[in-house]
Amino acid sequence: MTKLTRQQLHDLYYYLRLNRRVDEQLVSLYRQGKVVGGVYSGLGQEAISVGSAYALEPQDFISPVIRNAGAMIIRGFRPRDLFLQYMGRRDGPTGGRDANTHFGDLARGVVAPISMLGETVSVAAGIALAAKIKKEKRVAVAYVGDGATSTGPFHEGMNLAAVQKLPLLIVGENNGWAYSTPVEKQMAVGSMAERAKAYGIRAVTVDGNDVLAVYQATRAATGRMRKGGGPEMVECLTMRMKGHAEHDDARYVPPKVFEKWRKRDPILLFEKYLAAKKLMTAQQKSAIEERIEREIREDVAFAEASPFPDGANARGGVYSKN
Ligand SMILES: Cc1ncc(C[n+]2csc(CCOP(=O)(O)OP(=O)(O)O)c2C)c(N)n1
Ligand SMILES: [Mg+2]
Repeated sequence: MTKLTRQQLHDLYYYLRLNRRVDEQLVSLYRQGKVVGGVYSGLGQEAISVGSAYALEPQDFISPVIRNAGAMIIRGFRPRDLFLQYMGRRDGPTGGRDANTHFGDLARGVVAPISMLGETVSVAAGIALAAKIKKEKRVAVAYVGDGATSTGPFHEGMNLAAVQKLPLLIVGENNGWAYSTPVEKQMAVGSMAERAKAYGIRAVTVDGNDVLAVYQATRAATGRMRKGGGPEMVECLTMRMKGHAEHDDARYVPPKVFEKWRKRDPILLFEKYLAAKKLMTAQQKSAIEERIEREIREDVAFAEASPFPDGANARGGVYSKN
């Protein structure tokens, strides 16, 4: 187990809450009609993005999906990047050319989220293969949902990684649903971990709402991988606390399920832990909250002041100059 300092625990708390606030703010902007396209929330799943990304090293790569804004923020993106991008503004990461989460930065080790489900595994397996060939102590992390594990690219990537013993970590987000399809209609085996084991990939299942459990499992797996141990999966059990996106009211989810998971909110659980162990004072907590509110306020103002892109430049940035 990696021992975390008080400061690191406070960092984790900051990122969890910042992730939540960014989500809430995006919903607010969406309801004001300021968002171009849909809003995909990671509500209730913040501990997975935060716990896993915080456990990585600067040279590592992540291939996130729609609910991993928290991981992208830990890799250096700021809330303003998300606000600008979702509002299609000129100063956003893609200059207003795309909506929602399709942006990345290889310098920060972030592959732009890929919409075609399961491709994160194949792409991250490719990054891991390059790292192995170049003998770089880099690991690649693929985020993948329960639904995405039924696609071809998931299986191809898993198999390649297992056979080649690649430094690929698959962070499985088992949130019980893929759109309106419950997980028991998604796979006949009991878990994502079982699917991984069928390829010869070591896999553990952890409480995805416990940020420390996700952090420790990621740290342990990546530690082994840096020594040549081959790919691993950390399956994180959680619940998607909203519909697929803001347009979906999730009426197909039994209310009891939401009630059960609301009591297991990842921020609430971590607050309880920090309080019980006396690891954060009330003043430290409010200082973090104030910092987040200030950052959100400033970044929303910045994004709202940014113009829409100039139509004359619409055809720019399509082809690589290399
Ligand atoms: C290959 C492919 N098929 C279908 C879709 C449409 N689609 C987008 S998200 C989604 C559900 C994804 O479920 P899951 O992988 O469990 O992730 P979650 O939304 O629960 O985080 C579907 C069916 C897609 N993007 N790509
Ligand atoms: Mg799912």
